Amino acid sequence: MRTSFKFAVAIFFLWNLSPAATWAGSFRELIPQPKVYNTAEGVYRLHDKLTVSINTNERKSVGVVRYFINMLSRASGDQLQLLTDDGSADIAFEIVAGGTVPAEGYELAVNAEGVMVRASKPAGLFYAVQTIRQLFPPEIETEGGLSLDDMQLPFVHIADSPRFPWRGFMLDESRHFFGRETVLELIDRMAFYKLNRFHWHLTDTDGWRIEIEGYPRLTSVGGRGDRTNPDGPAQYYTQEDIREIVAYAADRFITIVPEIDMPGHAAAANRAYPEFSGGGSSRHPEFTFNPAKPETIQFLKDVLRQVAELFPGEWIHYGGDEVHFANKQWVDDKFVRALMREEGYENILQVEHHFNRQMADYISSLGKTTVGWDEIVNAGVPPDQAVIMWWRHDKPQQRDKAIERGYRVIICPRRPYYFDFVQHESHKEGRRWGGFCPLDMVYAHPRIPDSYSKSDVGRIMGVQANLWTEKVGSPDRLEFMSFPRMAGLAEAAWTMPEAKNYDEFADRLKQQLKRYRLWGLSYFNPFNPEQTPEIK
Ligand code: TNX
Repeated sequence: MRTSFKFAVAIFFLWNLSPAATWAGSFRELIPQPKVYNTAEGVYRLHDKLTVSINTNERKSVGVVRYFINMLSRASGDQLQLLTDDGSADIAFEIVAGGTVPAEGYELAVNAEGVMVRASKPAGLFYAVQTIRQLFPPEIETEGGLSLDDMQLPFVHIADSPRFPWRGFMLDESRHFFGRETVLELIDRMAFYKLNRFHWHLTDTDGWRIEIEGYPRLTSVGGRGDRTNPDGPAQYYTQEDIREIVAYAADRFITIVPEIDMPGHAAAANRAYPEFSGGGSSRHPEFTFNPAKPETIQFLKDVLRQVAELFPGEWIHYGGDEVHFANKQWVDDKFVRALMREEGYENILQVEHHFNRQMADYISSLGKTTVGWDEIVNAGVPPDQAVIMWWRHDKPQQRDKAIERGYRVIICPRRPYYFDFVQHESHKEGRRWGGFCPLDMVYAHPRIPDSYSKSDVGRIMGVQANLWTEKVGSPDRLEFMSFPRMAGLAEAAWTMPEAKNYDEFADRLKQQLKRYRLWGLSYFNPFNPEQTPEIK
């Protein structure tokens, strides 16, 4: 059937819509809630003569349709064929000329004639596939658990696109290392929720987790141990591992944002190469890189250059947080003193800012955009070079200052977006700070000040949750802390405020827990906390 006719049928169903027209099927678990979402009475059943088409040979789009077909094949045990044709298939994917559908958006129509998906970019096709996935019964998640005949889709017409272009999740693999399999699985869960930025915190005090050519001790020495067992074996990603994980994420429209934290949180690197250290304190030994020593600067540039090559995305995160924790030894360092004399600096905060600017310039020269924690707002980095992650919820002025100065900002305040904070009153393991981070707060954010102008609001790129892992030492606990809060984050990141409703979200999530169980996820059940005791 021709595309236009299929959509005409969809419109016809809209007319027939009665408010009570709900299909009691699995679609009621859909998260995040789409922008325009209409249902009609009836279901479309897949069958063993099913045809699937795509109207282009472009690699990414064809990749999405293959991903879709693999999903059906895996669940049903049937091998399906992909057609390239003009849209006469039962399930027709279509890339349409730009303009009609927003960049990451899609239109989806399911009716008696079949399924029709339209997008202007492959990412939109992919998000449509995630929506279809959630419209199928949960057994779609299992191997051989659902025959094609049992794959039913409710009649719907959806027009959807995200609220924010940055929908992020951060994992700290320095404090504890989880490894390839856990990360790939996490990327799959993110894709399910239409998240698109995986921020990978790869270096910190407890371990350096990324292989860098020319500096083997970074991983053989700096990679040793973790927060639980500082004397454990080295754990890290080789460059080959990184390339594999980057490609896996890219196939799911997730850009990886690597973080090499500097000039603080550098102790693991300094264990490997003490000559790069700028000292620390008794509480945080060898916490900093030397911000003025030529060899240290050269080393950091070497690292950043390799990182830029390994990660094709636009962004490199260079940390910049909490330097004041332990940088007092800079005062007596001969390289720092020489820099201060030369530049006429009066204090080490100016030295820190000098370092921030120098590294952001270097990252720009590599063709990338810097991301930094909100401490760098005062450093004087040109606003077109850097994106700010606002994390100090007790310092909203850092967010406002970033906006005022023209930076793009990602909203990830400790409360409610630090998933190392507990999520329920009864939980003991994990952080609190005048409260904690329950699901409903994750859902309700971000709160954008009324005083912001339209262009201010336009510089808010999105939201992100951060899973720090000082107190997360196993994949099971990682899951417990991340789910279902990732579902709340997804709706906060994707759904327009006027389409959000917590009670209704909670109903959908209750349905979705069935899928969590099929995945074997160690989630927390906020609707019945006793059922899922805290995983420590
Ligand atoms: C603050 S967030 C940190 C991290 C810790 C986290 C624990 C940030 C930029 N720095 O180093 O892991 O708190 O919640």
